[in-house]
Amino acid sequence: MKFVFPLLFFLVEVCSGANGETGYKTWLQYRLIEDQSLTSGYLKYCKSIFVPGNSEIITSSLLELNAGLKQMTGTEPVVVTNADQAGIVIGTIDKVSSSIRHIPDYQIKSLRQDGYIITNTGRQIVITSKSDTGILYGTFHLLRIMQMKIPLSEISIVENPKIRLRLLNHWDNPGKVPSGVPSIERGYGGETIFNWDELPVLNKRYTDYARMLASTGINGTVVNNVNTAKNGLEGWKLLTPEYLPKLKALASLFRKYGIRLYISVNFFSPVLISGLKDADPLNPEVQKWWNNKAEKIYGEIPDFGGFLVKADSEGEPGPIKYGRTQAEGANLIARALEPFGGILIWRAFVYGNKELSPDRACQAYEVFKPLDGAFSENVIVQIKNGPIDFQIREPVSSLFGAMPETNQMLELQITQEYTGHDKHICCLIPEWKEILDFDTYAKGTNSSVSKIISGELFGYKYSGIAGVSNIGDNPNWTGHLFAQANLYGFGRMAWNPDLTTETIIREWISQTFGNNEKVLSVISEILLSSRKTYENYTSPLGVGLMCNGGNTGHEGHFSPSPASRINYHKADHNGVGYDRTKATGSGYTGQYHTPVSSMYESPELCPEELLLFFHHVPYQYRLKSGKTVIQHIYDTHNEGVEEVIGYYEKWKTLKELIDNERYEHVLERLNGQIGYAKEWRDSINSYFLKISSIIDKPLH
Ligand code: GCW
Repeated sequence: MKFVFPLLFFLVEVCSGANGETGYKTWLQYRLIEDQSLTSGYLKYCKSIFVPGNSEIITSSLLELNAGLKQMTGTEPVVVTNADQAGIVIGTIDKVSSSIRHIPDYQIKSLRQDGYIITNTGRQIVITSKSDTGILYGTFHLLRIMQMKIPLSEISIVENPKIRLRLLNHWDNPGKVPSGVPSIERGYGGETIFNWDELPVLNKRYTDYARMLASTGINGTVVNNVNTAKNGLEGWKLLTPEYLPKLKALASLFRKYGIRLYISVNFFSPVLISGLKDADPLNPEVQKWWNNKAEKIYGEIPDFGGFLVKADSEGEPGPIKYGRTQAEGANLIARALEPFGGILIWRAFVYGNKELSPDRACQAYEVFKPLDGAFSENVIVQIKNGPIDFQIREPVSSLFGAMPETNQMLELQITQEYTGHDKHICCLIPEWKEILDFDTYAKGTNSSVSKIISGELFGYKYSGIAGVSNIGDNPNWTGHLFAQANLYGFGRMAWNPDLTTETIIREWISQTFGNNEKVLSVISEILLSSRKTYENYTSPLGVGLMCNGGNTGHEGHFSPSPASRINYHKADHNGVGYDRTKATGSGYTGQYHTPVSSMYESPELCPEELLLFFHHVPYQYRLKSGKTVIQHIYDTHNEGVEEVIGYYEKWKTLKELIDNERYEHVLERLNGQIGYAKEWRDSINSYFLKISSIIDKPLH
């Protein structure tokens, strides 16, 4: 009965009234199941648990399982000491041999690190894996199935993560932030949850954060902003001795949920922290400094993940100052981490250097492509999904598939910097799915982005996916309740990019709001169409960046400001769009493999939703629909507003089916969204009317 105390403690915490229906419990609701026949089916198994092995992660699994079962079935399971007496068995393969006799050998053999099997042996539900973390993931999977009210009688699941590193990137600013600067850059879910003044003292929110991440399969987190020193930020201080005990405390908690801690560091740290005369990668003193730093960290946190670096970008310093390449800069720090198994993630978001093409889209490739093969084995180059900056629609960055000898990682933005902050419903899962499925043709057909970042295509040693977090201290974590779907979807897609958008969305709704068919269909409809809707009333045909300037406050990149963005959309009296062709434009199309490059080069072959990203066309250019580009712009902006009004009306039909607090919250947000959508429509349509002098002539 060694688990009695922690179990009780945990249950008091999970059930405490503070969580109400604010959305705090996210998709981990574990609501009491009212269907008696389902409950009695579950109770055939769920009354007793056998759990051999006692690591911290196994304890987390047991705590979660116990809380989930108790809340859903109304019966608290007992922990038994004999496998034969148990309804549920959870344990690594070596520890549950008698219970897994019937699992076919090929299934066991197919398990990779952190993969798991959930099976019904006829008498028992068994969750097994090669690793404790796999047991934790399997446990969350079982609880998910039960929240979705799926019977356990036929259950037989084999799961393996397809992508190895599945990280959150927080843009949270530790230390004091200058006045007017938010504690999270581009964060709309409240203030940062990381309380560095209180740390190493931990609080309950860290545990719930870790549970939430682990439940979707996220296995690492970078807890501070990649901007570490810009405008007086203090993120660089995380490498000072004062912060080590704080980092250690977080790492120790996250470890219980299979999550590794990473931090963003400043390339000039040796100068900033220890007053070295420079941070030159070829200076042996600088190398020594990083080695020493790594040794100190790993002395306290043996499973520390590594560092993330934004260098030579937007005021963050880098190797250029010393005439060194990005690879020389990255390798310096990577060498220090290497003896401890640490990873150095180096961002490719480098632009603005005068020697590069004036088209920002071309620049990352120009800097990084020539360095393919020059990075150390434990460096990963992290690339934003598109060549500009997290727009509602962009082509996939040309760097994917362009560096077969360099580990690559995909960076997505979960927080909705350009996609409506916490004010608009904009489910990004369909966009991410397109990105992951996109065929780069780097090795002929079947060279998708997901195959690149899973390491499969080029046999990378390390690779992965990172999502810029949308978490804050708002009671519902993300500001807009529906923004939780993006967080959930990121983790699920990172685990398995082959999951369909529909599946993920359905999982999220059913765990968050229950399984009522009407609730499922209305919310699915809203979420599935919301990206297109947002695109409709904001930025047409891939043109992107129609928003206001980038101050990091809550107004930045939120409202329409087309007149200030001519450099991006290139609208003039005759036409609109950025000519990025080889023939007459910036040549960006030439950075892709064939046949992708020729597809983008030709306005006829170019997918229409990206037409204005690649081509400057006259306003009277005819689209496949028969409409002119200008009429398409007017119509889509009008339609977008109508669609949001439709969401509002649809949501109202759920009044009796959703608890009041969450119902009102979403209703109020949708009401606001209608106003913002109108503002976008009016601003963009009147801008184009003025510049083109062509009036809106709808067909009907
Ligand atoms: O999109 C831009 C944002 C910055 C961000 C930067 C980056 C963290 O506007 O706020 O800084 O990208 O990704 O580094």
